[in-house]
Amino acid sequence: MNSHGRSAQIEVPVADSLNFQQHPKGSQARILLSSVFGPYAQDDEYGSRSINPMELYHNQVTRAQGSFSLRMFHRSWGIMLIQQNISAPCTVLDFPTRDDFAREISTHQYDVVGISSIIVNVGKVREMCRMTRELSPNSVIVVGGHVAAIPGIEKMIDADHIVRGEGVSWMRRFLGEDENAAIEHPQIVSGFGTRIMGIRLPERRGATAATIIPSVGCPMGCNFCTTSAFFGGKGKFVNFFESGDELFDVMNRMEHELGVHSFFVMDENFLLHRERAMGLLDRMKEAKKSWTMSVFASANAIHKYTTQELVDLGVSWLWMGLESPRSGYAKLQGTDTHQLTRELREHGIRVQGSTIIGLEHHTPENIVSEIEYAVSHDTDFHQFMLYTPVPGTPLYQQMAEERRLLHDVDYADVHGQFKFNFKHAAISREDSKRFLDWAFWRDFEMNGPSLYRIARTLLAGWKRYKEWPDARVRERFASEMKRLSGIYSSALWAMEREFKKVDAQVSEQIRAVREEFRKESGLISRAMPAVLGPIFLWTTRREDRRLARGKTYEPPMILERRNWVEA
Ligand code: B12
Ligand code: SF4
Repeated sequence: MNSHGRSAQIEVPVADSLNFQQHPKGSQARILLSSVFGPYAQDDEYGSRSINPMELYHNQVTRAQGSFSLRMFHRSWGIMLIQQNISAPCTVLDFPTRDDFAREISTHQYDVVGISSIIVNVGKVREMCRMTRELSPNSVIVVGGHVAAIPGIEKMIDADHIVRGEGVSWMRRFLGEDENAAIEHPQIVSGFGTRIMGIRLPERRGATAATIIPSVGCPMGCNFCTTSAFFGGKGKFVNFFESGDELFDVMNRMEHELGVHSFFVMDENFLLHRERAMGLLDRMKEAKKSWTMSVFASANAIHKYTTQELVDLGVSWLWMGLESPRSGYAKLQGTDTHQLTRELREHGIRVQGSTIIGLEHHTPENIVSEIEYAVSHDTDFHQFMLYTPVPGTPLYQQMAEERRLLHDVDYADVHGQFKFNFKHAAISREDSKRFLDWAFWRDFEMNGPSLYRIARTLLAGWKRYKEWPDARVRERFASEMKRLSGIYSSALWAMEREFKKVDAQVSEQIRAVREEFRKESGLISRAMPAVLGPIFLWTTRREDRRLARGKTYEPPMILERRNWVEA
């Protein structure tokens, strides 16, 4: 049975806690759910690190791309999901400063203070527990999220409950509510505060995808994978929505409530569940939905579909692990990843590759060719991460048994973008960072800005599908082209000029794509680069100067109350 009691095959992940006892006030208890405090992109004593900003792309994907880097923030979806699925009065406090957090717990009487965190931010959790004991001594402190996987965490922080695994069912049980009740999906706009080339994009209703969370965990159980391990490991996961019908209903509701047609599907391996995905496609066809979807999927899961099925489903962005050809992960077996990524791009599907630096077989001699191999996929985006034994994973267990963990590494530095936290057989800790940084730079140098690459993929999709018989698919590409071709052409105009300094050949390729856009665009879009191009060039250069001066970006504090009545 899963945590929502719907399926016999899925098991409950470990959701344990110290001294579990239902809260005496039950659903009357007043709850605060907070993310850890910022600012984040700076070095401080609580564990913030300037190289670890609260951003997805700039943290681990486009961080070497300077002013071309895609900058945006994402809300803390775990606590939004919990808030939506309990009937107690509940506040979500996202990205507070320390002062915001202190003010909130001092001015409202919370029976429960819930803190959500990942491992790197354990120092902040410790401080927030200390502050809560001081400023709100009657509150019960509950800590959840990946931080709970740290061995001995109960001695590092002063919390009453430390929750491992899925949090909605735990919180419902804690409040005496029905933990098997259906999940109500919160309204989530996937990203905000987006900046490219020094321009902050306007936030229009419906312009940004909605996040949908069909499940947590992944049954593939790769040895390093923390999300898989946290929700039960190999063979396990928790489904919030079992069928294509349920998913369709949620997406349909989001379409109406948020005015969106595109969805960021937050599921570690969405395509693995073919029956659900195909059920969803049937409903989309029936209702003539021309939706787009960004998904995560492993290569073995992608192979369950023809490219046409993926296009029909509206998959327009796909994040897949490439790891390394010699890594031996089951998910990659029998896959020619070059051919796969090329084919996806030719069908207008943006590919985000993910490669691990510092696998067991890597040496200073072969790492450069392994990175070159990864870069040669020419994916639209490429994430590089250090091989990192993270608490809770089989890899961590193995490294501990082999006594290869480095014990003097601060958890704040165990995020895969700094240096090894273990003794590698052939690569030193210092070199691990050098190789990692080089991988990002090499991808940028060889393949150009990701913004150019996604424009190129859109163009390929448009050319292939602009006269396609299925109107759902045709309209999807037509509307993206209409919305973006003028903007992309203008951005390409500026990129072409700026990239000459980095690589003249890539600059020439950018020019060729811009020319093609011109041919394929309508009158207005064709005229836009003459005006917008120089503006983009100016803002790009201004942004470069700002970044050189150390400019960083922080998400704003967000406070949301639900079922609320003032005490
Ligand atoms: C969105 C996201 C982000 C956003 C941040 C969002 C935010 N506001 O915090 C961005 C892009 C900024 C980000 C950044 C980073 N991230 Co991140 N991120 C994710 C991602 C993709 C989705 C998170 C999510 O919403 N999941 C869905 C929700 C439903 O699941 P959940 O958050 O786990 O919540 C459930 C439970 O954990 C629990 N729970 C959570 N909070 C609480 C609180 C209470 C009180 C209770 C009871 C329960 C509970 O209940 C929830 C419902 O079941 C995950 C991967 C993943 N699939 O989860 C990685 C992930 C969380 N990130 C990770 C990492 C390492 C990072 C970075 C360090 C970047 C990097 N180098 O990889 C930075 C850190 C930035 C910083 N300074 O803190 C790791 C965490 C590893 C670990 N073991 O700690 C993950 C798991 C990715 C991975 N597989 O490596 N991230
Ligand atoms: S396939 Fe991806 S999400 Fe699944 S266990 Fe492996 S790394 Fe994790």
